[in-house]
Amino acid sequence: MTGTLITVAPTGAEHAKTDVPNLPVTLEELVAEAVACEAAGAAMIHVHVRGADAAPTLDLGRLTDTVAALRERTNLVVQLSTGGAVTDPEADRLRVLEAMPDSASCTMGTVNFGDDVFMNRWEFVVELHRRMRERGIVPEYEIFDVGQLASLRRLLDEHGLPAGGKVHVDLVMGVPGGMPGDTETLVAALRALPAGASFSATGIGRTTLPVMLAALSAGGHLRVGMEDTVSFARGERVRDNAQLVERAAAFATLARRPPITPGQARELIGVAL
Ligand code: KMH
Ligand code: ZN
Repeated sequence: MTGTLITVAPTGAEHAKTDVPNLPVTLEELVAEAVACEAAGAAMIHVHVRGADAAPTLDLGRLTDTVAALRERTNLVVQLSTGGAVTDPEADRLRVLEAMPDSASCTMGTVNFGDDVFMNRWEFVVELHRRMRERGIVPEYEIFDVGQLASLRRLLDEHGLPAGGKVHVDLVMGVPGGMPGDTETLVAALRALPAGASFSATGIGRTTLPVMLAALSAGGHLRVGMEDTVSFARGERVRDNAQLVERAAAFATLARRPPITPGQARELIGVAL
C-alpha cells in the first residue's frame, strides 16, 4: 500500500469536556466531527463514547447506536476502543465487542498511564483476541511499550492470526509511563514488529509532530486526534479534529504517500468489504 491510512481518535477517555469544550462527546458532535474528518482524509475512526454527563462510558446501547450512526453518515472504518478508561472493568471492556464494530483495539499489556495503571492481563488480552476472531472483528493491536510487541508475537504464535488474516499495530508513543515518542524508539519498535504487520503511530501531546514525521518517513500510517493531543502548536489549542487530520493529510501528501480511502483501509487491515 503506497498511501497513508489516517485514523482519527476524536474523543478518548481522558479529557474532560469542561477543560476542552470543543471535545466531541455527544453522538451529534461525534458524527459531525467524523464527517468532517472523512472529508479531510481520514479513513478510520477510533471511538470512545461518553454518557449524558460527558463522562466516559462503555454502555452497550450507546456503543451500538454510535456504530450505526457512523455507518449511516460516513464510510469510515469504525473501530471501538476496548481500552475504555483506566477504571473500566474487564467484563465491560469485553462487552464492547457486542456492538459489532468493523475493528476494535486490543492493548498488548499493562502499562503505567500517568499516575494510573492501564491494566491488560495476559488472559484478558487472549480473551479479547479470541472473541474478536469469533465475531469477525479485526483487531488493532495497541502498543504502549516496546516489550508489548514480544507479547503480540507470542499471542499470534500461540493463538493464531486475527479475523481478516492481517496484523495491524498502532504504536501509542509518549504516554508518561510508556515508550517515549521519538525516532530512536520508533525504530526499535519497528524491529520488533511481527513480520508482515502494518503499523500506524501516534504521539501523545508534544510528541505528536516528531512521531508523525518519523512514522511517515518509516513507511507507516498515522493516527491523530483530540484523544491524543488538544494543542495544535505551542500556545494554540486544537480547533477541531479535522484540523489535525488536515495537517496529517498534508504531510502524507508531501511525503508522496497521500491518504488512502476507507475502502483501501479495509483492504489494508483485513476488514471484509
Ligand atoms: N484510555 C486509555 C486508558 C484504547 O483505546 O484501546 C486506553 C486507550 C486505549 O485509549
Ligand atoms: Zn483509545
